Order: sequence, then C-alpha cells, then structure tokens
Amino acid sequence: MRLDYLTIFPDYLTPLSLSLPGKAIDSGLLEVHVHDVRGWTHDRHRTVDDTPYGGGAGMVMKPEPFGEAFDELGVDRGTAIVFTTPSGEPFTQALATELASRERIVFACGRYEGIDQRVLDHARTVADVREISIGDYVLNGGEVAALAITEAVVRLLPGFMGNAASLAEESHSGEGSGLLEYPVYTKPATWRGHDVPPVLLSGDHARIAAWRHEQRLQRTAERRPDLLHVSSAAIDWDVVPAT
Ligand code: 6GU
Repeated sequence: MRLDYLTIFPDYLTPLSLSLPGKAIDSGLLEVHVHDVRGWTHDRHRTVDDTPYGGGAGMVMKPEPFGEAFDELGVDRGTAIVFTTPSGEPFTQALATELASRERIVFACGRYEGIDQRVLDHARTVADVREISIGDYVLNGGEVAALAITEAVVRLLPGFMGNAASLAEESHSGEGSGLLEYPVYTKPATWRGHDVPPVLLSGDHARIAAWRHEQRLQRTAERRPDLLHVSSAAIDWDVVPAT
C-alpha cells in the first residue's frame, strides 16, 4: 500500500516513521510519502490560504496547490483521496476495513476553515473521494486525524500484525462485534489489595466465556448505550403505528 500526505505541517506526520507504521515501512508492506503543500505554491510567500468569498471568519485553503499536487502524484480511479474534516462521515472500523483494501490512499489534511470546495469537486472527477471525521470534536487540523486513520488501516494489512487472532476479538470488530472488550488481567493474582476476579482462575472455560460476555454487555451499556440500540435503518417505519 502506498500512502501520501498533503499537509502544510509535515513535521506533524513524523510519528509515521515510528511505532506501528514504521515497522510496516521497514518490512516493505508500506510506502509513505509526506508532502508540504507549500511546495506547490509559486509566490514569494508560498501562500496556501486566502479570505473566504462571501465573508466570514478565518481563512480558506486555496485550490491551486492541491490541484497541482494531485496532478503530480498521478492519482487515478483506484486511489482513495481522504479529506480529513470535522464535517466528514464518521470514521469507523468498517471504513478502516474498506480503506485497507486500497492500493493507494492520498490524505489531504485541511487547516484553517477548510479547503476550497472545488478541490473536492475536482478530486471526485479523478479519484474516489472520502471526507472523514474522527469524532465529534474540533482539532486544529486534519493531520492528527490522518495519523489515527492510518494506524487503524495499516494494522489491518495482511502480514502487519503478528497475531491475526487478536484482530478478531477486539472491540468494534470480529465476533460479538458491536460490543466493547471485556477487562483483562495478568499476574500477580493480587496486587495492591486488588484481586483478579476468581472466575478467571477457575479453569472453567465456559464460565469464563460467560463472565466475559457479561462484562462486555455491562461495559457497553454503561459507556456506549448507542451500540446496543437497533439502528433507525433497521426499523420498518412503515409498520410503526403513529402515536
Ligand atoms: Cl478529520 N479534522 C479536524 N480538524 N477536526 C476534527 C476531525 C478532523 N475529526 C474530528 N475533529
């Protein structure tokens, strides 16, 4: 998989050469290119933003540098261009899985009040565009979001994780999906007055599985009740009586 990042803060993306993606790069599984969008400006001040048409606060990222970047990078219909923006669709494990099947992803990291809409309109004519948000809060720019998306995607690549089983069991994926993970413990059995739940020491695998399932339900109910409720889309609203 080849990953390109368009940003005005390339240093923000240096963690890519560390940690998990770093190993994937060393193993040849990943090719990573970070680009300074200012490299595609032509004025003395390397201007990447301007005031918004119609007025309003803040600055908007100019279209030309992004257009030239897409031209030079040679994006095509098989490429996903990901625009990180708080106005995007929510990032989920399902979306991570979809992106993990791509040969190539270009991340366009917005700053200021966003990127000129025509960059997105143009990008849709040359590649597969996704606008993605990593949550309902506002960051200063899309770089940290691009890092989060990258880590979620890259760890799904075949041959990346040492242990495929640990992928299947965890929160938001695999069997029992939609539930949060159960709490985990390791030795010692007692630590600072806190005991490991005795069931985990019982050797009774059926009881352990039942206890873990119960813990997952309880945690999910407390922390993420939205994950337990059937989605509105799953309800046949035509047969729901009006009240
Ligand atoms: Cl993708 N970008 C910014 N700037 N803020 C965010 C975000 C993205 N996702 C959540 N907040």
